[in-house]
Amino acid sequence: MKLYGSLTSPFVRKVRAFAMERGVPFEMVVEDPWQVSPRLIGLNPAGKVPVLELDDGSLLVESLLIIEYLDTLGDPSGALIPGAGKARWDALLWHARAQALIDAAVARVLELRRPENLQMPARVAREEARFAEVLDFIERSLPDTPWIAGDAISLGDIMLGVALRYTAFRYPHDWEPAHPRLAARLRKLEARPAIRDTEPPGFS
Ligand SMILES: N[C@@H](CCC(=O)N[C@@H](CS)C(=O)NCC(=O)O)C(=O)O
Repeated sequence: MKLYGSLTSPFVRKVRAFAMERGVPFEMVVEDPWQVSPRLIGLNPAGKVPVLELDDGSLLVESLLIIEYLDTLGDPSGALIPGAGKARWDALLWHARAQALIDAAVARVLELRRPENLQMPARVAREEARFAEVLDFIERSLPDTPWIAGDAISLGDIMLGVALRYTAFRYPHDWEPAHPRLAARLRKLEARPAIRDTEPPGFS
């Protein structure tokens, strides 16, 4: 199984971290989506990564779909998306909340990469405000359970780790003092190989 993507993409990292946590082996193939190539278009006509190529040559796109597929591999008792009940919806809901942080941080950084005379400060401010609202909401909503969806680690935890480490990478700012519960969760997540060993090259 081959995973195509860049080592700085949070969408790719969520798949890499998930596969590592789930114990599913894969071969990483670096593919830069910002240098559109015939290979990338052949993998995904939308020109986006991640793309998962299965051993039979079939291709999966969209990070959450790839994650759902990976979760079906291996021992069902180790599933990171619980099969049913509140834990399932909690795992997926926290995926969505963490994804909202990533989306705001990505939109902000893309705006800031435009030539300075074309940037819209209002857009940057809107994404920063969105990020802050979601972060505050997450801090208030964190459950007291050991992991986000109960007693076992799940997709929701992996996603929080990926989103907050992406924040450190592309939107570094001092959010931790005002969000101590979330900061404590992040320390716990950073200790796991799935988060620790998927940092962008040269960043830690
Ligand atoms: N909804 C997609 C988003 C994937 C995505 O936007 N990937 C970025 C990498 S960070 C990309 O390939 N961007 C290239 C582009 O937008 O042209 C997913 O969850 O997989």
